Amino acid sequence: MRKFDDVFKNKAFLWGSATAAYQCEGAWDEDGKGLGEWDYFNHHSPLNINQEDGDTASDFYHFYKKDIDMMAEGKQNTYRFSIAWSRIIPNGYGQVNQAGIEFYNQVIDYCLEKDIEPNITLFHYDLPLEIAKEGGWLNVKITDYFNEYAKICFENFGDRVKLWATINEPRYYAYCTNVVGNYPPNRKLDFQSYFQYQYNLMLASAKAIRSFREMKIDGIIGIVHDNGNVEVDPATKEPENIFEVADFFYNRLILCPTLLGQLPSELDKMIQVFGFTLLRVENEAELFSYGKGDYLGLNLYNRQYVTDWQKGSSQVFHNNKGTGSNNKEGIRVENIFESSFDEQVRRNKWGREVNPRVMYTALKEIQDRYENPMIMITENGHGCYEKPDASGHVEDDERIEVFQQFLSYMQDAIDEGVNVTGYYHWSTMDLYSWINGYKKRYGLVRVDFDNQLERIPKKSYFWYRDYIINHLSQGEEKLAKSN
Ligand code: BGP
Repeated sequence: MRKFDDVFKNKAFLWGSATAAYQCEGAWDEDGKGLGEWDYFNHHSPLNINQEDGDTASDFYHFYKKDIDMMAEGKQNTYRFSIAWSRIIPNGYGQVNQAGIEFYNQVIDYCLEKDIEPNITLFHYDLPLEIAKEGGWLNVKITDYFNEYAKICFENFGDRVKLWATINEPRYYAYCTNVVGNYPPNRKLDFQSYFQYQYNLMLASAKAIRSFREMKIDGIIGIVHDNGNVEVDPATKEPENIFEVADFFYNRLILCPTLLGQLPSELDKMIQVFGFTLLRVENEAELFSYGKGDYLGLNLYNRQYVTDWQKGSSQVFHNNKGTGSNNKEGIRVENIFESSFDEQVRRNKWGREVNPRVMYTALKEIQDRYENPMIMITENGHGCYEKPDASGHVEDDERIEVFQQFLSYMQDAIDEGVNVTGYYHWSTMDLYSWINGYKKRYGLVRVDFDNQLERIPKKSYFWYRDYIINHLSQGEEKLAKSN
């Protein structure tokens, strides 16, 4: 039987890459899989602006061996992926689909054969459709359905999988589904649901973590948060107040439960400030106390740069199409705060800051404020448009440049004692981007979507391979000394 203790005995540091089920698996209706909310949305909604879907995606369902082979050849020693809930339980609760369990068994076993540590996320945005019809994450019953689903995964995969995360980016997911309105069920500027989603998602996570402990699964479990490290524009008139409200808006409903096992101490005050009703469970203090994770997964892309509310009603600034926008990205919450625009910082085609320094500041902030927890960078990467040369190869120098800077800032934080134990580049290969379809690319490996999904490693894939070889050998020397 595999043991968690052996994971870090054998690996000085986890170096890998990440994907999510809906974005890469395809096989949307194969072998008994149920429908997901994203299948329905992409097939039927006029709000699917790119007219793409994940029906085939990168077809990881059939290409998984090839993809795992490439990870191993690229010297990666870990792989973060998510499980499609509706592949395991087609309706979200009730009947289990054995073929779904078999698929993930094969993926896990093949990872292990290649000495790649599997790191599983149980929920990465793809809610089973039947559950969405029952009100999705606004319905507190979902927290029990999620717990039942988690238990099935622990029972079936817990003997081999030692690294777990309950939910991917509960905060950003709640934001896109209820405030931006670009993810199903497409509510816009609905702050009430935004906060209720976060509460229910964290409750679901706490219940699953409690089951993990009760079942005595040998391994570690945490949650994955979208970074959102808050920085206040120096021109702000009330910087402390703005920091507090923005930090609550972006981070605290996730970080306090997962790192401290409790809701934020300022919750009641913030309910007054933002003016929402939160439907709370009676024994919440006890339930949330179970939700403390063993580590924090951080998806590190950018920060939240904020200032005082200027004027005007609540509004989202979100650039869904990558056409080179120079507008700010973010939000205005009437009477409370709003996002600011930093002229000094470079931006990508989606108007999003490309600001590798935030890797360091985010890690340091968590170290200082939350008892120096174990952290894994569960996503970090650079999305852009790409053109292959005649042979299909992509020279993604821009990605390499940003990648290198992010890693160097991560190393600075580690040197100052931040307890980072792993890094996952987003993404392993090209895949479906939720709002940008197949045009915005993140992969280390190019997928030729027009030509039988052929896999062609990019320049960054080789760059990362060499980086890992270099750093693992340094790490292993240290490990050998300490063992
Ligand atoms: C994160 C998600 C990923 C991935 C990434 C890039 O928030 O966890 O699933 O999609 O962002 O985002 P996008 O594809 O929208 O650019």
